[in-house]
Amino acid sequence: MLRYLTAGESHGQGLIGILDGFPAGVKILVEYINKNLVRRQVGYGRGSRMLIENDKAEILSGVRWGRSLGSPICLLIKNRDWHNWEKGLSALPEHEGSISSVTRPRPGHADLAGLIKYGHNDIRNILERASARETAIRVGIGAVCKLLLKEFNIEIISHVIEIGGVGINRMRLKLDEIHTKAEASVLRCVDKSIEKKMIKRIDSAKREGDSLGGVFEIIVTNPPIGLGSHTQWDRKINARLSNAIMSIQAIKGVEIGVGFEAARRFGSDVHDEIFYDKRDKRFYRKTNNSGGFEGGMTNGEDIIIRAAMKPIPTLMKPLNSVDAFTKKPFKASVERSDVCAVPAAGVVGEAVVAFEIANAMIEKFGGDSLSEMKRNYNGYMKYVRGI
Ligand code: EPS
Repeated sequence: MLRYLTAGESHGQGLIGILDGFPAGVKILVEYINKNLVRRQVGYGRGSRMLIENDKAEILSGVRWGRSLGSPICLLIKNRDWHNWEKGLSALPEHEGSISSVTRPRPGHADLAGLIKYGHNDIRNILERASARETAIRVGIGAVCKLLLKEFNIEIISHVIEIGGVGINRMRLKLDEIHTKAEASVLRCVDKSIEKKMIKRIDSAKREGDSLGGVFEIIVTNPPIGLGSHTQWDRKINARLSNAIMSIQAIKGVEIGVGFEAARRFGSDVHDEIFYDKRDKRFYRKTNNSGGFEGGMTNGEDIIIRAAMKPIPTLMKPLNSVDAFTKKPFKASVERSDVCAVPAAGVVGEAVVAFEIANAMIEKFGGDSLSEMKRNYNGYMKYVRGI
């Protein structure tokens, strides 16, 4: 079983991620991990924190001479902003009180529920960990998982399909076109004219001291048929992927395939008819409304998942709130925040999906070494083709 944990506060020394159960023999290049970290940092609508951070991962364990060892892989990303917070977030008791406490909960944040749940007297003890800064290390972990998936020709791409109600028309683009266009866009949007409209929308939200959410789509190409299982609720791969996506900060909804639209159509207009290609010796579908899953298993078609992100809750525009201790009403406002982080969230989505698919691949094909996995994978694919 593959599992991971992360640790770290937004303005603490750094972020740590431990990936356990990763097979031996996979080529791991820190440059590839860093490329993914950069992809998460860019994007129109980010705030000035992104000018401070220049995320780079260090591999502390689990990799020797460029190959995974089968032991836990530990990644570290240092926070450059830490230098401004050394006393404020220090582990040492003598630094207590060096910065004032935060007592005013921001609507939409973890502030109030976390403060009450953990019995703190400073909201900073909650907001530092609730921050979406944590997603940086998840992208690092996800990049390692992507390297395993690449060994099986499985690729994961993402693009932004809507920001603040401005959405693309669903064009029929080839996957590599989606990838190339998304990578070239400041909003990871494949349609240049829609991207312009989205930018305008973000600019006007910024002027108003407001924030915006949106929708991104993740596509996984070439997954083998039969990942996950119909036999038990917690083995259904579509459920595990939805859980992973919902665990990303600010995500409010997940759709698979045509998603909610399926509830509005006749069955004959939803279910993907089955065909057999004698030459390629494979079953295939002409449509992919199910988004690559049937019965909690992959059906061999590309996986298509969309996620809805709410607007960032840290607003320049004051919102009504109540001081957690004096109980006096006030208007919550801040000095620094992102206006829109949907493009970044798409890259985080790729990472959490990569982890789940890698885990399902290890479950199905064994996970001690890459060569063992490949033997089992090749044998299974031969069987699949020979039916
Ligand atoms: C975040 C608030 C902002 C974002 C941060 C997430 O940070 P700060 O409070 O330091 O201005 O920039 O995102 C990141 C640092 C990141 O790397 O994505 C929040 O409250 O969630």
